[in-house]
Order: sequence, then C-alpha cells, then structure tokens
Amino acid sequence: MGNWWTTEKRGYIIGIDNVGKTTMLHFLHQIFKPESEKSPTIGEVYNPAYSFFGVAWSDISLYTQRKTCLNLTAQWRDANYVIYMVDAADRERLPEAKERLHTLFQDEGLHQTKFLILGNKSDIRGSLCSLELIDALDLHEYADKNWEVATCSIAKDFEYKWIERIAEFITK
Ligand SMILES: Nc1nc2c(ncn2[C@@H]2O[C@H](COP(=O)(O)OP(=O)(O)O)[C@@H](O)[C@H]2O)c(=O)[nH]1
Ligand SMILES: [Mg+2]
Repeated sequence: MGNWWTTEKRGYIIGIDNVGKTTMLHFLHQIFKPESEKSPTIGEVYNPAYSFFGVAWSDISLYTQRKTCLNLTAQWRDANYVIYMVDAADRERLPEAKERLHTLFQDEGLHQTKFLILGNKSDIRGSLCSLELIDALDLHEYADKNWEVATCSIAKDFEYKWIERIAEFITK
C-alpha cells in the first residue's frame, strides 16, 4: 500500500476564529466517517486530517493556533486547495479576515493553490452576499489568483448544499 499522504491531494480549511471551521469539519466527519477514519493525525499541532473527495483536509485557525501556524507556513505549500472561511455576518472582523487572506495570496508557496472563499453564516440577516464579499475582501486586487467565492450556512443548511459546492470547487 502506498503512502496516501504523499499521493493524496491536500486541502486546508483556514480562517480566523469563530467563522465555522470546526462546525464544518464536524459535519463532514459525520457524513464521511468511514473514509475519514483512515486518516491519521498529522503531527501534534494540526487538528486531525480528514479525507473527503479524495482530498485530505486539516483546519487551521489563524488566531487560536497563531504561533504554531507561523511555523506551518512551509507545510501549507503542498496545498492543492484552500477553503478560506469568513463569517459573512461579522462586518467588524472582515478587515482582519481580509488582511490574513491577502497574506496567503502573497505567499509564493501557495501560488498554484485553488482558493474557495466561503462566506459562512448566510442565515444571519444582513450577512454579505458573494459580490459584497468580493468588495469587502478586496479580491479584485488579486484577479490573477485562482479564487472563487460562495456563501453558505454550515450550521443551518440541512440540505447540505455547501457540500455540493465544495465538490464542485474540487472537481471542476
Ligand atoms: N448562525 C450561524 N452560526 C454558525 C454557523 N456555522 C457556525 N456557527 C457558529 O459559529 C460559532 C463558531 O463556530 P466554530 O465552528 O467553532 O468556528 P471556528 O473557530 O472557525 O472553528 C459557533 O457558535 C457555531 O455554532 C452558521 O452557518 N450560522
Ligand atoms: Mg475551530
């Protein structure tokens, strides 16, 4: 048996704290349990890696694990996919989220990486739509990067439309 971690594609779910990363992984873990149980925890600093859609996913909070994350930058460099999650209803913290996202865009090692900017918590009244997120996150500045934007409600969408959206992001 080959080493799946060297051949499988890598994905990271990245975002500042409180945007819904753990909630998302929790749902994915329940849905894809049989497959994900094959996935080992990588090192001591990551949350466990889960395998979905042929991609091994880890989630990284840019704040709660801040110190560790700085050391992990080199490891992100094998990322095929980044789901960068923001809280689309938290206008106050969008500038912080933007700043961190731009840092990722500027990382040479993530040059080839596909980004899905996922605005979570769309169930909350007044949350930003995709076009508003493009403006709020100044994504036009990075028109040369490989990004796309979608909104979702991980906790309240019981039809799991966001899963289809992630599958589309990975496969297209
Ligand atoms: N209204 C709403 N709340 C959500 C949604 N997704 C997550 N949350 C809540 O946001 C908070 C932070 O979620 P968590 O997954 O811990 O965020 P993390 O820090 O990014 O891992 C929790 O109270 C979740 O229940 C959503 O789609 N809508
Ligand atoms: Mg978390």
